[in-house]
Amino acid sequence: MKLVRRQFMAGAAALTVWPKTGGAATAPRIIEARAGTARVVPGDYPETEIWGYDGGVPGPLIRARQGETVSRKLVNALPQPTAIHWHGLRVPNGMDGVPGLTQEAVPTGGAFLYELPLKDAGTYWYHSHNQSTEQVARGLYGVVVVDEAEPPEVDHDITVLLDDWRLSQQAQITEDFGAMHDWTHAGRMGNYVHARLLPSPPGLLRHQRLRLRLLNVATDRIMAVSLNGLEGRLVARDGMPVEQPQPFDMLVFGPAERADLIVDVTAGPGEAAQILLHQRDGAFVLAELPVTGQGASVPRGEIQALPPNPVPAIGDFAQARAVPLRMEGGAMGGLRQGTYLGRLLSARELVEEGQIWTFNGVAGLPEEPLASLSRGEVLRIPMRNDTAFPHAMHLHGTHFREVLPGGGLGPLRDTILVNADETREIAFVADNPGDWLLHCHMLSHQAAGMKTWIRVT
Ligand SMILES: [Cu+2]
Repeated sequence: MKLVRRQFMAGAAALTVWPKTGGAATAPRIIEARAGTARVVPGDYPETEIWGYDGGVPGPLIRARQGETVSRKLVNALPQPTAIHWHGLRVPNGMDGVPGLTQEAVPTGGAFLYELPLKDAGTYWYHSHNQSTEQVARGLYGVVVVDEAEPPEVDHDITVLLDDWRLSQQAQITEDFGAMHDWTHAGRMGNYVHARLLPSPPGLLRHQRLRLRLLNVATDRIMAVSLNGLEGRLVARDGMPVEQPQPFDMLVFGPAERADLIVDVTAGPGEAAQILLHQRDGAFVLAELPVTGQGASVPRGEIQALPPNPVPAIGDFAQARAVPLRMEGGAMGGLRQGTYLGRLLSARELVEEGQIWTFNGVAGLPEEPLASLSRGEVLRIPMRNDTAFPHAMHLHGTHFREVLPGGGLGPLRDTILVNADETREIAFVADNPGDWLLHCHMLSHQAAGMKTWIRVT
């Protein structure tokens, strides 16, 4: 394992790594949200002006061991208020980074100290949760890797950021945030989809074993991905280990979704391992890793499950309270009216307010929570999508499981795609006190109405 860590640090020289000290006694590191430039498009294009944590995109890698606490003092040097959400980390409510629900947005020149106990190992990320359609699209996100006490043995541990940028001919971010046509349809789609590998390995050998941590950091785009020349198993979804490593072919990532894969290089010397993106008009290569030699003469042994994280079991959910959530609105959705800021508005009036999607008839954050729960209670939410678009539903503070049509439970997740005309039901134990957002992670849809919240007392 030492080899992997050394390689990671060498390859990620531009990133900072949290020291393995346990943290609490050390002064918190500063993470500054500010403007910067980054090489987004390779070749002869100019660098792209971005907003990023410490001025870069992605922001500095935060890597620590499970059980440690990391702190980061956010300093806001942006021209807008901001806040950081630690996506998928089961943090105390006051650290969740949701302006208007868990904290005040940090004004320009202000600061906020985040203290994050890392209960769970796995692949997580952090991103702006204020004016996020703009701030995430400009580059305000980074990766959190929480290492298991004994990580699986691999030759390379590679994070794969799937991203989608809307760029001008000069490779600059177009400033068309909040365009109603985007908000009413599938969201603000980019014109430059790419995969960034951190670190990018110098060259693979046949039979080497890789851990790939795939994250969809796009604001709105769903990414369907497959691999070529790499074979293995899915070992975690949204940071949380699956009970049994699963074979996979195509992986579909809604915005914010993650998967950890452990794969062996099956491509031979002179060939390349590939990450492919599948779109309506065909597949194209997102990333290519040359195989430069023959590794071990025999393939590695069976891929083992990762150790489970300490998440409370759902137990008997059959009798649990169910609170339905119905999604309506958007283009071709036939929405007639909805409540916004306590007033019932017609669809036309909603659009004038920049709102076009509703949960249970309400656009934007409702005054009352979708459900108030006692700690330890199990809640089921059947989520019905009566719109013409898919939605990536994300619950803060707690991972959930899907209640499968057969009555079983799916793997732990924090984000789940619900397609048009579909109902997907989730269940979870309310073990984390506070007010937690439940929203669509297509950030354009969230901005245009798709959010509610849950209170755990
Ligand atoms: Cu949505």
